[in-house]
Amino acid sequence: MADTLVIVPTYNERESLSSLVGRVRQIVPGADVLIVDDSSPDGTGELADSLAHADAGVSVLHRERKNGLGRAYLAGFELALDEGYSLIVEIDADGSHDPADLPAMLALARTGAHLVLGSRWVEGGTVLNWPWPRKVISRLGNSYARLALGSSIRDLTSGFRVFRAEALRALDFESVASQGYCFQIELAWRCEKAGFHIVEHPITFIERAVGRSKMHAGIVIEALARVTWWGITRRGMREAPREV
Ligand SMILES: Nc1nc2c(ncn2[C@@H]2O[C@H](COP(=O)(O)OP(=O)(O)O)[C@@H](O)[C@H]2O)c(=O)[nH]1
Ligand SMILES: [Mg+2]
Repeated sequence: MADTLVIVPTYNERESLSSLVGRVRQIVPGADVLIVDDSSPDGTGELADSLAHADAGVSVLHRERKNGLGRAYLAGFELALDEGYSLIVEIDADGSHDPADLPAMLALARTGAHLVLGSRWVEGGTVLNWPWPRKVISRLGNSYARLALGSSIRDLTSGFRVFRAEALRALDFESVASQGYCFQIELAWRCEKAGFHIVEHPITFIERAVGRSKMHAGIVIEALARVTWWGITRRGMREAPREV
């Protein structure tokens, strides 16, 4: 059995899903792929089924309704841990993350990192084709979250990452509060607080060429509100120390 599971969350990604899955399978043929689709009205779920039908390394988790990125990933993580994968990857379906970065990121996870972040905001990382307001939101949001949470991670919101299973296993999924993209901040910060070794690997993020972003004001507001609250209460909510 493969030891790596690449989880691809989808909502209306019919135009980009096949090529993303194809590239992942080509670049890391030893890794399985799990598509987590929230009943996309554009037929992404059916397309995912046909990809799984054609390739034993691909499977699909269908969820009943659009329930946020965080919930989709948690469902995928539970499945990954149940099935005994030791490395679990997050990657967007829209082509913004280049699977060519995966071999290097997986190697970092195999050689000691519990969490490898594909990072836009470290030396050597960048974003292409984002309108300036989106760049400002990401940069300001990351700076604010770093300050509020006392974090030293530069790209807390990155959606391109590799977790070692032991790091995910140590997190209590039931208590993960975030629904939307704030989930990424929450998980990275919890790993950091728990003392896991986190490495940021520079990536070039390329804004999608097809389909539409699911980013909306509610996602930013959720992140702002939660990060502010965590920042205020953080002294009282330390993670239980990890047994080494
Ligand atoms: N299953 C699922 N996937 C989602 C949801 N929201 C976003 N995604 C997926 O998460 C990834 C990132 O979303 P995207 O819209 O590209 O966000 P952006 O890159 O921040 O503009 C894509 O693969 C989306 O299809 C959701 O509610 N459920
Ligand atoms: Mg995107």
